[in-house]
Amino acid sequence: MRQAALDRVKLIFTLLDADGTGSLEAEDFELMATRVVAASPDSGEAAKAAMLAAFRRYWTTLAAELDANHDGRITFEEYTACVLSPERFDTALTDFAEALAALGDPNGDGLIERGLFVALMTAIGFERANIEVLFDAFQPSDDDQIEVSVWAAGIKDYYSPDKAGIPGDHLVAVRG
Ligand SMILES: [Ca+2]
Ligand SMILES: [Ca+2]
Repeated sequence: MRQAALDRVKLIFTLLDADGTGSLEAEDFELMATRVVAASPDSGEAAKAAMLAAFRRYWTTLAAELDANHDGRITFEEYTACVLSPERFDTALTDFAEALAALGDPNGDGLIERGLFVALMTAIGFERANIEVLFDAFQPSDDDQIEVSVWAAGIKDYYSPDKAGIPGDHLVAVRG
């Protein structure tokens, strides 16, 4: 695995542990889903329900695949196995990426404005400065919007063990 991919995985594990217990449990995904949905008050009920369902599915997939000792929690050691065989998570991740991107596009025009992007990514727990740099890396239009499909693809790249130098690396970068 590339170091950049490992750094991305470390960061997302820390954020996914929304209640700070040091490991991932079902409660973490409920908590984060609630936060993310709350960050997009203008989204329709269907988009919110899809986001909640995607978070739950993500958890059940992770639990089924990674909870090696079946204790209902995923440690960081257990979690790192996900990057070694990303294909096992492809469906759940696609689902998640599309649900998140849809939440960012309440009017369905295929574009996400910076303000909502920042709100959603802040709800997940990323640093504001890093989110802004990431948005810029997605090459926003003159009216400061990015394409939903670009973001969805960026989310999938984030989890790819072989990728480095991608926009998602900006989320990990320490800025002075
Ligand atoms: Ca936790
Ligand atoms: Ca476990």
